[in-house]
Amino acid sequence: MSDDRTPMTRRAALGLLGSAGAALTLARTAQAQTTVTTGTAPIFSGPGPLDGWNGLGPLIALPQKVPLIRLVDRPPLYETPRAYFQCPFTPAAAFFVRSNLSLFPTNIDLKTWRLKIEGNVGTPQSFSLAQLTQDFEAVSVNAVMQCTGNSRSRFQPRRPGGQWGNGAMGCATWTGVRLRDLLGKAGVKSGSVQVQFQGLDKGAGAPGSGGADYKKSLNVNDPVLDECIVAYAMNGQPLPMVNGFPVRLVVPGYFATYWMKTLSFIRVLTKPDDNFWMATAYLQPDNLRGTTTPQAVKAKTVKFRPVGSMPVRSFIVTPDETVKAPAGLPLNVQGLAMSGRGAVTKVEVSTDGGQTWKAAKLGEDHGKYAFRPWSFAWTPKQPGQYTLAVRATDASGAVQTDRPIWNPSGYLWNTIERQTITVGQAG
Ligand SMILES: Nc1nc2c(c(=O)[nH]1)N[C@H]1C(S)=C(S)[C@@H](COP(=O)(O)O)O[C@H]1N2
Ligand SMILES: [Mo]
Repeated sequence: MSDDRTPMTRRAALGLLGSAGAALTLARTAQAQTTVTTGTAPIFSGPGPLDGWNGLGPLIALPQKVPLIRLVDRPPLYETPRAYFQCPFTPAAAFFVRSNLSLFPTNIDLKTWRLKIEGNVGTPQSFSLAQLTQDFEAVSVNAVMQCTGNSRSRFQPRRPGGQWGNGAMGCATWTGVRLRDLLGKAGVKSGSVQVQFQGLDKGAGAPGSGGADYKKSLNVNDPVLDECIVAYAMNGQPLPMVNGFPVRLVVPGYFATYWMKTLSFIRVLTKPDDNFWMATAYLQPDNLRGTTTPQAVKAKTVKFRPVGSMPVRSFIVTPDETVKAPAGLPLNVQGLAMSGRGAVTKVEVSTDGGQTWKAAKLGEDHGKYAFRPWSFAWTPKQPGQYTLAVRATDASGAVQTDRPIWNPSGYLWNTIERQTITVGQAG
């Protein structure tokens, strides 16, 4: 799978770091803490910014983007730094970047660019951007887009592929045209089973193979089709080139693999799509959590299905491990929660590593597909090390647990997040 193509880059980079690289890997794996103490009160705790919230890499700015954490250059995997999640909407310039193929457009001529609807339809269509913006009602949705492999670096045993921390996600207000309105204009004929989406990117692979083009399909009877938007704006502005200019598909609640960038072909199919990106890549074990074991995979007893909606997750954004927190001073614990399976209904925080839980305060509701901000007012009384944890519940009744997830591709991670901090003596 292309998602699994690039493990060597990071390993090579760690190799260059020699023993420092090895130590770093260890620290990330075991979430090891080094604590320097004076008397009884710890005053500094490591390993600093490498505690694994984000993936590892240099900060590099692509055109139209702020510096992001570059995990892999080609195909590009750029992760959003943690600090941007202090806000429930992610700036377009800070949104993560991921493409499965290496040859993607760096410019588009809107005089000739068209969005085509073809296949099993009454009247094939070809829309210019002007037609999309002028001839159809504009609608907006606030929705989180998250890579299926977000947080893959937590998997044990590790899975190859981009070693994402938590930053392969973001939330935006997406504005565009209802997919249903466009399909209605074309007229979907009977006998249709799926709708296929394709952008303009290409790979160097053999024609017709997964290495040549990226295509994804949704079932015609999937209710998510009614929620889909062909978006030409992100937070009120045109999409950055690397995030899909001029239009991308928005599939609220679903993983980003379906959110086709530079969407240029919508094809109504009479047979299920069996291209590589549907039949081989982006499959999860056929259960809601998408979890199995290496043994079961080896024994070939696991049934797989295409990934779909995103499970409930929550994240501690502040404080991080670098906080200087004196005992007796209020420390507001803040973060975000999300679910693709119903609104977030509850967020709970633990300050004792997950033994006891208290309700956090939910922030403004921007809609069930958006990030839900939360905060938890807490005053640590005693100096020492504290492990904060957060868990969310969604309207489907699902609640995050500590049980890890495992599947061959490193998808659907959603176990409880933790943050260890050090509280010092106030005087
Ligand atoms: N055209 C196109 N669209 C695509 C992809 C791609 O490779 N090509 N990758 C998908 C995947 S796997 C992800 S995670 C998101 C990444 O979108 P972003 O780069 O805007 O963050 O785009 C999705 N849409
Ligand atoms: Mo992805």
